[in-house]
Amino acid sequence: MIDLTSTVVDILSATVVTVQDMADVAAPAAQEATSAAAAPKEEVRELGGDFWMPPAASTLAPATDFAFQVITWLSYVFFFGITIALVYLTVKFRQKGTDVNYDAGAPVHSTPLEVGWTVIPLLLVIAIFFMGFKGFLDLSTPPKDAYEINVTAAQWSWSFKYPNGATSNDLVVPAGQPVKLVMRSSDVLHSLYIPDFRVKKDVVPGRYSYLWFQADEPTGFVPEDRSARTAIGHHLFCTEYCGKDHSNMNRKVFVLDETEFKEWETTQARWLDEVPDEDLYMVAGPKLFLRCSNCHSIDGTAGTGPSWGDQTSGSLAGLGTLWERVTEGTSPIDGGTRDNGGKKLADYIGPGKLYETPEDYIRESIYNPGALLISGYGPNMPHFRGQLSDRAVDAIIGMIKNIDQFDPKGRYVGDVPN
Ligand code: HEC
Ligand SMILES: [Cu+2]
Repeated sequence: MIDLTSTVVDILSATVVTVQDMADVAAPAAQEATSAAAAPKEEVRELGGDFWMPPAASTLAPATDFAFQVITWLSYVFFFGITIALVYLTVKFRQKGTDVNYDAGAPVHSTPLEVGWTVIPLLLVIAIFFMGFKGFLDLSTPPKDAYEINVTAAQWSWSFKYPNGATSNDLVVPAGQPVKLVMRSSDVLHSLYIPDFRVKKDVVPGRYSYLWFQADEPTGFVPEDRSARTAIGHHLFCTEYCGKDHSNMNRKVFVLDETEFKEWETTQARWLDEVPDEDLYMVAGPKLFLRCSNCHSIDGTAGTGPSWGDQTSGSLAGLGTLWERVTEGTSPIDGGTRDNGGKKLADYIGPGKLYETPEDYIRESIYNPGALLISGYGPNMPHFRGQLSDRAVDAIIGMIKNIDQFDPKGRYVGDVPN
């Protein structure tokens, strides 16, 4: 049974591939245009794509696009064929005058016609089925030697973890090599979608799901310049409505050639250790803040989470910066797993209390955010245990203490470190 299925799949896919090769031959100009656009990093990169489809940037994309084209063109042929025949026959055989002869000897049955319009569509839909089935099998079978990246989806962020311990919020992958994503969710249902690669898979709480692809064309990489991020790289979306800040889960996929990727991966895993202690919060703070900036502002605007600056609205208005609110203990507390009835942070921070020092409180806010909730804010922060080292937390605390040395985008604007 299995053998028979796979034989049929092979035969049909061989046909599909042949037709596809013919289509490829017809489009060399388009391909040339794509590779010529491997422009310097600063320029907007033309990735191609057309009215119907975004650029095809993975090895899986041609098969998907081919199936899409086949079905689209079949639909055109049938739509116009049937409509034209319908209009023609309606006009030709319309009732002329009032004198109707119901028994004009018109044919009531034609076996070749009926067999034809049954068998031809049947063959077409069987072919479409196998095209889809073959594509589905390819999509759901990651190659054994694939490069594995762990993905955690959370309300409302992606976290990508690489085999050497590096982590990132945008997905960075090696070119010309199959990549397998091992995905899990830390809260609700999410779904990872990379349109240019034609891959999409649900990320379900309590279970692992896989997705794989191979992208051959490098895109280049711009990690910090937010405006250039829009021009370079492929879009990555959460395509399952997962709550109010669902749209914050829009990210980028950067494809790097092999040496560039190795370099990126190594520095990404080690960069924090290489920052000198005395520059720690100035250099590392802004980079780490990118993981918090979806929910925390610096300029006082209330977001999903409290601002690290002097918040201008809500339950924290007028209480000063995060560091002032914490050291003075003025933030109102409402709930959380370690809430014991205290009304303000002052009831929890201090010698002999839940947290000895303000630093302890901030550290726990990062590793175990649900412990105490600030009034007006829900348990909406993902925990960063296993993702941020002690040194990273030190850098963040340093940044929070010196928040006036950072601009609203999180860039260091104090005295430039040596
Ligand atoms: C998805 C949104 C989200 C992200 C991302 C996020 N937080 Fe939060 N954060 C919250 C919310 C909501 C609260 C308030 C409720 C609570 O304490 O859990 C909060 C509270 C905090 C607090 C306590 C604030 C106070 O006023 O006492 C700190 C400190 C904090 N976050 C640090 C961080 C750091 C550091 C990062 C990045 C590494 C981060 N957060 C990323 C949503 C987020
Ligand atoms: Cu989501």
